[in-house]
Amino acid sequence: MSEIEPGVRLYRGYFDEAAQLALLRELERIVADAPWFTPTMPRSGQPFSVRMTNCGPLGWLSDQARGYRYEARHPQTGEPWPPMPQMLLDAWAALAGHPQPPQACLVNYYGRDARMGAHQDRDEADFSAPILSVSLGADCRFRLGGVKRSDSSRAFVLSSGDVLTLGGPARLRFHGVDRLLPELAPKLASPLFAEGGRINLTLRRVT
Ligand code: MD3
Ligand code: FE
Repeated sequence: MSEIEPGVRLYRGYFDEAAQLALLRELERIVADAPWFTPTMPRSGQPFSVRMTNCGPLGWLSDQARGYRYEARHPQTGEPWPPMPQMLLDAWAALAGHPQPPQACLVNYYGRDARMGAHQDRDEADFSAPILSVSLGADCRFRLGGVKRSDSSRAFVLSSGDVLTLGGPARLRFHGVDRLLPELAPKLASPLFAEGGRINLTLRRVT
């Protein structure tokens, strides 16, 4: 583990290749029950370039009419989100240093040209718990700024199997994904990567 910034811990290769494949099998089931959807921005209705789904009791979503929020059901199927895989609950228990289990796991899929602009994660009622992020598939250039949008930022590469925890002074820092580095994509046999790309999981406490 290395603390790359106060409150930001990077566990490179936390999930080995066998564990990544096991996690992908779980995600294939999750996506079969809770298909990818494309969130849209509040007010503008502009679609995200990232596709999303969720597992766990609550899921993050956004649409033009009602904006960013957590809901217990999939916006298209109306079904509850599938349960969170035990491997993710175990990673949270081992690394998050928080007594309660995660309530939401947002699953982001990045195609080759997808990105995520700088933002803060502030749709949760409680910022005392950390966020735990797992990367799978292609490498990406991840950017971490400060607590103000105008603060300077640093870029890091995130690779398949890496886990990040973001807590304490880092919880409200701006962050985003500049771009994928698809030339560095590992060969992970899964239909989820039929067109390459990257998956990121973020585990959170919400309430
Ligand atoms: C730093 N996802 O879903 S994960 C998101 O790779 C999100 O898909 C990105 O930002 C992705 O909201 C980044 C790493 C991450 C997550 C939360 C953070 C970094 C963070 C919260 C505060 C500071
Ligand atoms: Fe975020």
